[in-house]
Formats: sequence, C-alpha cells, structure tokens
Amino acid sequence: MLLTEHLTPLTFEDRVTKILPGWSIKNCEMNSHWARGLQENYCRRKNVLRTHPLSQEVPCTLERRMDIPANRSTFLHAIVSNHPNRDWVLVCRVNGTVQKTVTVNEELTKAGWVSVTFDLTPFASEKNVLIELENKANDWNHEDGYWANLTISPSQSSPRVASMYSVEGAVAELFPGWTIKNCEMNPQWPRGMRADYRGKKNVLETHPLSQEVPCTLGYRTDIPTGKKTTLRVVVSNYPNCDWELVCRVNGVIHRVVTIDEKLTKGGWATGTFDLTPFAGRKNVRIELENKANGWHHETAFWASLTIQSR
Ligand SMILES: [Ca+2]
Ligand SMILES: [Ca+2]
Repeated sequence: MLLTEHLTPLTFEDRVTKILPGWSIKNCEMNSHWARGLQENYCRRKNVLRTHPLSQEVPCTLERRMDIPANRSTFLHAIVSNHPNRDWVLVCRVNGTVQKTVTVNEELTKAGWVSVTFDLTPFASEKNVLIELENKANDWNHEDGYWANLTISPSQSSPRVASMYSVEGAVAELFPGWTIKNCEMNPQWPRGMRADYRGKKNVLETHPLSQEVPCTLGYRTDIPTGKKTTLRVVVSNYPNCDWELVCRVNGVIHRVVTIDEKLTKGGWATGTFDLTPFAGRKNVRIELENKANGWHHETAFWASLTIQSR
C-alpha cells in the first residue's frame, strides 16, 4: 500500500507530458527501489524520462496520435539510452503494426545516447495515425529505457542511428542544418552534447583535430537582398584557456575572434557576423572554425547559432 501511495500515477503522467509533450504512457513498471519517471541527470543529459516494461511480456508504451502531412517526408527521431551494460528493445508500431525494432545496448549507445529515426512517410496524408514506441524486455535484467527527446521533423536531419557521443548526432539535434568536421574525439574528454556548462543546458562541445586543423561547423544558405543578415553565435571557452573563432564565407576569412576568459568572463560571449555584404548570393557557404592557438584545452562550447534577416 505504501508503494502505491508513494508513487501516484497522476504525478508520473504529468512528468511524462512535461518531458515529452504530446505523448502519453502506459504499462510502466513502478518500483520503490528503482525510481521511474523524471531523472534529473543521466549520461550528461538533463531531465530525461526513465521507463521500465511492466513485465517480460508487457512492454512499457509511449504513444500519441497525429496526422501525417501529405506531399512531404516525415521522420520521428527518438533519443534513447540503456542502463549501463544492459539492453532493451525499442519497437516502433504505427497503427498497431511493427515498423522497426532496434536493440538499445552498450555497443549502440557507447555509454551515451543514440538517435533512432523512424520513417513515417509511408503514412503521408493519413489522419489520426497511432504511433507507439515500446520499451520492451529481451530478458529481465535492468530493462530500463531512458528517453531524452522525441521529435517529429519534416526532413531526415539526423542519421538513422547516430550515437549522441558522436558530435554529428549532437549537431543534428542542436543546430539542424549545420554539419561538423574535424572534431577531435578523445575518450578522456568526450565531445558532442554536454548536459550543462556555465549555466546553459545542452550545449555542443568541440575540439580542433590538431594544432593545424580546426574543427569546422558548416552551413549553406541563400542571403536575401534588401535585408540585413546577421549570423549570431553564443560561445564559451574552457576555464582560463582560449581558442580562435574564425568565420569564413565561401572559403575566405571574414573575421577572427579570440574566445578567452577576458571575453567570456567565466560565462558566454555573443559574436555577431554581418553577412549583408553577401546579399543576393545563392548557396553561400558559411564556416565557423574552432581553431587552436597553442595546444592547451582548445575546447569550444557552442550554445546557439542563428542566422537572421530583417
Ligand atoms: Ca535486457
Ligand atoms: Ca589556446
């Protein structure tokens, strides 16, 4: 009795809605020893949902209904994780029929998160489509499902299964449309998504590949005529260390800013780059480099990347 009083179903439902708006949950096993629901911090992410199948036969299910738009592609991206060294099965059903099954294990998540993509395009123009995502047991040993995000996008912005420890997965989620290359990966200093840094949540952490080769974030866009176009970036540095932020347009250096403690003052700095001189040009290549000056924590943190024309 104490158990049911302690974990009120209403509170749990509210938590699910808070983390994953539009989705509802059923058949989540409640357990006084292993808390389900909102978990404040898991694998460098804040506010994730932790679920567990009701039994070996009955999976925990997240579900929603939606109309699938006509004449375009629609994808569902689920960012999920597993209990350390344990696994579970992520099943996607549409109108009751299994569409895709993925085993979420250590090999896939690499002690982090994976983004799994489900193609909903075959259901284009159908109304009130039932989408179910199951946290299904494949044995009975910590079958916990961890859910960081569920998004429905008009295009396939991230790879079908991308590790969130891969910086590509983090960039796809944080800065849709941007690409990344030459980020140094280091088991000791994981790059990619960082749960929080200097007061901001879910930021991108990068590092140059070498002293000579910067890490580059890239974007292509048309610059409209008759408007002022500005690229705005919010960045930070590793405490008491610095790096060079280089902005290139069509391969030519546009501006260089040193991101150091003097500029960020233990927090974040906003840089603005005026792209108005390129007005009227199509498919303009914009590159932002995290470039080393010296070789001592040349880490860059990116909280925001926006291009505005007004
Ligand atoms: Ca298992
Ligand atoms: Ca430096």
